[in-house]
Amino acid sequence: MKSMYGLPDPIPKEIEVIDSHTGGEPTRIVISGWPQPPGATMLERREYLRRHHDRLRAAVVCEPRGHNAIVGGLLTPPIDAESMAGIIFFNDVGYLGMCGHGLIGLVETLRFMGKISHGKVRVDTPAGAVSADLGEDGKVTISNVPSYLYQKEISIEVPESGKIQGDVAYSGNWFFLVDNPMGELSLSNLDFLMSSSKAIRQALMEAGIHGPDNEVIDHIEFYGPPTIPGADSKNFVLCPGNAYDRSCCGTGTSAKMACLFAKGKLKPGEIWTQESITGSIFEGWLEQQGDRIIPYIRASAHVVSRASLFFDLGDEFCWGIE
Ligand code: PYC
Repeated sequence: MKSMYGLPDPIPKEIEVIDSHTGGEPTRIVISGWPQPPGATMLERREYLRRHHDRLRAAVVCEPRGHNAIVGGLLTPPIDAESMAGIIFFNDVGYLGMCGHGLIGLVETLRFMGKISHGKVRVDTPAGAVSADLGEDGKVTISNVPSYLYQKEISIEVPESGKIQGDVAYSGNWFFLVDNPMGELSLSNLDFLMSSSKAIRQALMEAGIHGPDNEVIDHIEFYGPPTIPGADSKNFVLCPGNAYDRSCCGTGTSAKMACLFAKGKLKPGEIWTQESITGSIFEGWLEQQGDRIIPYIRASAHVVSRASLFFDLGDEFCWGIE
């Protein structure tokens, strides 16, 4: 498909989406109107979107049609014969490898559309194939990509906070996980949590700390004691842009379990109950795969709207406010 200035040709006039939330975190699945990106792999398709359709990404998730906490997902045909579909997740600033809450939202969206009923579904993502199981009780269990602790207890100097120690882990996205972030993990402390986590992300970049192939560590996770009885921990996750995850973050909970496993603090099959900053819960457990883990996350999602997004070339904010 030929493209002009980050837009397909012809430019879509209308895109249909279904919105859901998983533990409070919104997902907007594009179900029609966005031309399919070519590519033999999900990574090639994601790169095509980045180069040729990026203004559509912003138009779909950013204001005035959305806001910076929305994670969008473009459904594509599968790559692998065993998969039902492909999905490319994106947000207010770019594209994700995987998205746990988004995959749970996708499964509920496919159920809402009548495309699946209970049972297993396999989906291709840029981070690899993942699967999900929709239970009779409506809860979705996803199994994420192989995840691991990459660097343990590294220290960085952060302006205004001083020396901060954390772990770098991969779980479909790159995370820096910090215990005890010097402030209460609550919504009433959100300004501090946002500013201190953004300062840490900036400090990691300036210190040249990244993944093994220069990947940016764009998710920062704080964790501390839970407030809900029965939970193991409460977290706060800064997403790549200027938003925090309202849910426990599926890849964030996976990264946390990868660190616990590597430190001998969580064994295969043991349940990890994660509380989010908004008080929602994800249940997790892991399977060992060599020195990595396959994380499992269980939660439910709810469809909240089905909408048509319109694109009027005379509208000065047609392509979103980034
Ligand atoms: O649930 O993995 C997740 C996620 C990533 C960014 C926002 N949510």
